[in-house]
Amino acid sequence: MRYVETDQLLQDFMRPKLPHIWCPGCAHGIITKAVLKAVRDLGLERQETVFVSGIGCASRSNVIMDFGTMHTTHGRALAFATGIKAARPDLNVIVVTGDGDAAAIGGNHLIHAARRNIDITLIVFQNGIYGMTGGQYGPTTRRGDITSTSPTGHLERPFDLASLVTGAGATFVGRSTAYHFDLTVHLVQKAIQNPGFSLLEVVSSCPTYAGRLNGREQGFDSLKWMERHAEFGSTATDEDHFPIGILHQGTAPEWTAVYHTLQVQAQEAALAEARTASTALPT
Ligand SMILES: Cc1ncc(C[n+]2csc(CCOP(=O)(O)OP(=O)(O)O)c2C)c(N)n1
Repeated sequence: MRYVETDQLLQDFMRPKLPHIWCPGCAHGIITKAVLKAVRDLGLERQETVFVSGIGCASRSNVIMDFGTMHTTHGRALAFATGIKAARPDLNVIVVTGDGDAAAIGGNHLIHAARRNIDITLIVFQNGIYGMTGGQYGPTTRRGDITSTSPTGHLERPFDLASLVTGAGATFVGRSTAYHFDLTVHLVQKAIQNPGFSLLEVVSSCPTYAGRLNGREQGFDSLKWMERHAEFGSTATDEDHFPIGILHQGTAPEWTAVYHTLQVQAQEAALAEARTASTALPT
């Protein structure tokens, strides 16, 4: 059943001649499928939906999607997405990227996009590592994890992306994992439907680097790890468990709507000024 569905999604929404770059067992493909399923089930049209990404393995997910896509520079996906949304507020703008791209080099864009509450959906494929460049630790690497740059175990605490973005002003924040496929589809839909800045963090895997070094060599091992460590509806986050589900919802003025109102007011004021000036002209 799931294979039939994948075939259909491939036919409907993927560029068939472009190969993906992911290693065997990488969960980025599962998340990509969940995103496409969510978009199809919501009935979003190709012409009204744009996928933007940065650089990294996760950021290659839109390269194989048959939509309007933009594969941009490292950490700048949200900056490009902001430009697209400002110019064309009618489009659904969805950013698909990795935790390194979003929270390390792109961290500043992340907090300010959330602060503006611009109507962009950000989906972070969170594998806790820089997969593309050889498995270095990043801001979301868990304490104690072995990576190619922390061979004796990572010293630092990870960023809690969800709390960071909630604090910065996002109006929808959720978390899921590649193991929880149906929840991921559901939360992608909720994130897209929220009329403001939305973050969905989806825990992914990197069997080739993080997995191999931390006793989760097969893709399946990482999925079992997600099953054990994720807690639906829980509010507590400790070093061993993390909550999944909707973590925050709020309301705030949306940036493009506020900007549009200002534009209309400015145009009306300019027109009124021109009229006054023309009636003041000597006949
Ligand atoms: C300006 C710049 N700095 C560094 C790099 C190298 N680089 C490419 S991808 C990447 C990390 C990507 O990690 P993440 O976003 O977590 O994605 P993953 O590959 O793990 O899916 C880095 C550091 C780059 N391409 N450009």
